[in-house]
Amino acid sequence: MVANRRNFFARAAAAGAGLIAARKIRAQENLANLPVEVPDLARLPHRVVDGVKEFRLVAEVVHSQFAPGREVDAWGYNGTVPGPLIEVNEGDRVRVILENKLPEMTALHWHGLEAPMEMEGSVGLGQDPVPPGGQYVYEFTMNQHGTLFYHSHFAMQEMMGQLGMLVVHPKTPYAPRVDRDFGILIQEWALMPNNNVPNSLAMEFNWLTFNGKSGPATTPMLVKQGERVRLRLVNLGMDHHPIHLHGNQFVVTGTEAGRKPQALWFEENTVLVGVGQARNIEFDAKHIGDWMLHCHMPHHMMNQMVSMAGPMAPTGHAKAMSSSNIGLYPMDDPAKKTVPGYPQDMWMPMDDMFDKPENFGLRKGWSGAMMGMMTIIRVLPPERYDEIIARVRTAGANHAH
Ligand SMILES: [Cu+2]
Repeated sequence: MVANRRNFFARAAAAGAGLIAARKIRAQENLANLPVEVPDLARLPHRVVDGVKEFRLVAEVVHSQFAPGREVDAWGYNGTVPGPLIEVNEGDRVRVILENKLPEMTALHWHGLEAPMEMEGSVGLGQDPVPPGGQYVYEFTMNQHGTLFYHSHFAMQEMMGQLGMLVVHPKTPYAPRVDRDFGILIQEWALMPNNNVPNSLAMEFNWLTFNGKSGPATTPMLVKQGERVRLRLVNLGMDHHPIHLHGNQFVVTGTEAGRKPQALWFEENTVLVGVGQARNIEFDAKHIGDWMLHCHMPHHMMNQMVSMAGPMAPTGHAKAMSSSNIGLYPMDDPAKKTVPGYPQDMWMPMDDMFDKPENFGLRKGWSGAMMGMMTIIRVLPPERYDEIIARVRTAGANHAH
């Protein structure tokens, strides 16, 4: 009897363990597919053809807006600049059909991907250029994982915006698990006044973007307090960008080549994302707040309306600045004008222009602080998070109708 009972409990325990193991595997599968969110951009849909995940990318001219009033005719993919997110799993067979709607040749380079030479997009060495109106079919098996990216390998086309993120989720999920996974593409632009076409030769940049938007037009990332958050940062431009997160420490957990061993993680709060690099960072969203995430290069924390017109520009500029000052103090005060270097700063809150639901409840005047390569990670108490997400959903539904 006792022996039977023992067997019964042993069997029950084994069955229970099996159930738990099965649940764990399912959970891990789900985790491996935790979708990456790309604020202000889209995910590229695919169809499965004979077991191959097939994507279509169209290289084309894209009319976009970095911020209200700053229009741009850039080059991107499938109607956006940068292009949409491609998201696949390690082990997947992937096909990408590139269609060239540009007026000149192009190709797609798969940055960091271990692919056959004729599939990784080096024009000349591995393939012929894809002529205007032409197509090229890229096909590879994903034998690695990480935050990769795709871009034209023609340098000037890169500076016109041709960049997109490629996330390959690992077969064995990363530990510890994250609750949220965001992707941000970093770009810089030279736009002359009254001209919407980026100057791809310029060495000086006056518009700095996260996912094709400059602050305060960047859409904040909404996070529930207690969630673990991953950010994937990718940089393609002429400068390295030290990306800083306010109010939180994070660890750098990966690069464009995949996961870093945990022994190499240490807490920091500014990560240098070099040209051609990806950095994954992770943090536990412990602290409630609207936390700024931005490049720390001072000139990358501004939207410069006119290139080369700094505070030392002699005439009219102080007046132009004073007209944008919201009356905190008189800027035209003659005494102030005797102070060397005056004026330096501008303060132009435009909250009303950005009253989208993701910005709901931000402190009055918030938009005055947001310029250039800046966005916000809003760590919200659970009820507040649910309230704002409901507003986002309602706005989305209204938008769809
Ligand atoms: Cu920067």
